[in-house]
Amino acid sequence: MKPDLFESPDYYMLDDLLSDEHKLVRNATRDWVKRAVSPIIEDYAQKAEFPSQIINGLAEIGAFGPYIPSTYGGAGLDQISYGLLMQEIERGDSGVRSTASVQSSLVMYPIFAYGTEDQRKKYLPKLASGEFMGSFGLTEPNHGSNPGGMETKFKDMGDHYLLNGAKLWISNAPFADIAVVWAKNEEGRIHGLIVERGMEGFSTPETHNKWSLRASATGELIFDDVKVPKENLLPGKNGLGAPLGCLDSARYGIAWGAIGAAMDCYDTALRYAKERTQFGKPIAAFQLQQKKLAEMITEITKAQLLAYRLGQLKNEGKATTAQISMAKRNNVEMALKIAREARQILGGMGITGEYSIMRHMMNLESVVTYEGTHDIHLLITGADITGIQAFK
Ligand code: TGC
Ligand code: FAD
Repeated sequence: MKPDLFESPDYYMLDDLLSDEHKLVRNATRDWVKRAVSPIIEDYAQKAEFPSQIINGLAEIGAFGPYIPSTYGGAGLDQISYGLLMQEIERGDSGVRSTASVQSSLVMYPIFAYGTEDQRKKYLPKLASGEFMGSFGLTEPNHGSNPGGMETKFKDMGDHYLLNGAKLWISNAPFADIAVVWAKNEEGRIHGLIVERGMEGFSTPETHNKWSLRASATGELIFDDVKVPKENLLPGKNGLGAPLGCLDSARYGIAWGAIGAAMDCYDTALRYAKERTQFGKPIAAFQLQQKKLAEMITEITKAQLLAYRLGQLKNEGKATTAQISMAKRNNVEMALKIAREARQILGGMGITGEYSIMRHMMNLESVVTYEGTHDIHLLITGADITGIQAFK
């Protein structure tokens, strides 16, 4: 892969809106990605392997629990710093951002928000330092967009719960030490349970043959009469709103992350267009290529403004689920379109692993599907503005 020459586009001088802390977090993450992710990521994506050596680095830059209070090992940062971290990590690779998103928003967040003080003390510092890695089990073979129909269930056996069922498409599952699993009790009410690797009847087979997010490990969570201690139930919230509440936080991070992937594709295509000569001129001199590049920077700038304003609303505790859906949907689609256009600017070279664009493009095909598909987010906006749900 070519050396990482990334220069961040900032057409509307958004840097002026960032605090010193935001810039510090953003620059430290950018430097780390250049040093630790860019040189190795293509190889790991090609061999479909998660680069586990980056776990310590992710912990050191504060990517595990950026907004979790420092009392529990988190970085205690605000939501804009969290967004910038996700942007810079996904600039390197969406799969690496997935690992950080799942750990922070889908494992640490529910333990922090719905867990007991004992659960917080037991798990959060280890998750923040990367000593423990986590996964989040919501999706099932028969229930993806419709998690409320889940079949995984647990029974109260007096001194423990007995868990049965299966989860599919679970990021980090093959290597995670713990899983936050959503299952129904005997009354059909959804609860979160912390399941630990090594519990009898719990297995995590890896999902192979992915053309997307190849540097992220994906797998199943299978529960065959797993005895879960009663103290592993998250008591603070139940019902479908509990897992969906975690998704709000992860979807917000993705709205920023997608900008990172788009910026990398744009920056690569711009540099290539200025260097590559055809018909005696750099291809950047042709109007058709300028149209592509001009539209890219316009869309990136709009996405940056959307994410920044959403970050302000999040910091004030005012961001709604529907506002988050709009940003996730818009920014991921924007990134996917830019990746496809950028790939064309590189001609044949665009399909090789010499450049990051094709990897971003294939990764974004997962990002547009997970954490709520493109269609589901449109329906969330539709329901919000009309007051009428069109899901069912
Ligand atoms: P619905 O009747 O609308 O809602 C059920 C209850 O949940 C509440 N609620 C929320 N609460 C908090 N946050 C949210 N985002 C919420 N959305 C809904 C709602 O108020 C209601 O509460 P209550 O008290 O009235 O019971 O539920 P529905 O069954 O009609 O479904 C709605 C729908 C389709 C929007 C929802 O199910 C959905 O979002 N589906 C998409 C599923 C999804 O996003 N799965 C993601 C799995 S995790 C993942 O992909 C990780 S990828 C790895 C990575 O991040 O990198
Ligand atoms: P389906 O729900 O079967 O949808 C198929 C198609 O039908 C989609 O186009 C969808 O938009 C459309 N559709 C569905 N319902 C409607 C409707 N009401 N109206 C109109 N169209 C509709 N899940 C986890 O729990 N944890 C994870 O860590 C995790 N990681 C993932 C990692 C990867 C790489 C991938 C690909 C997925 C991951 N997921 C995870 C699962 C992900 O959240 C689901 O794939 C996603 O929610 C969609 O579910 P599905 O794949 O079953 O598609």
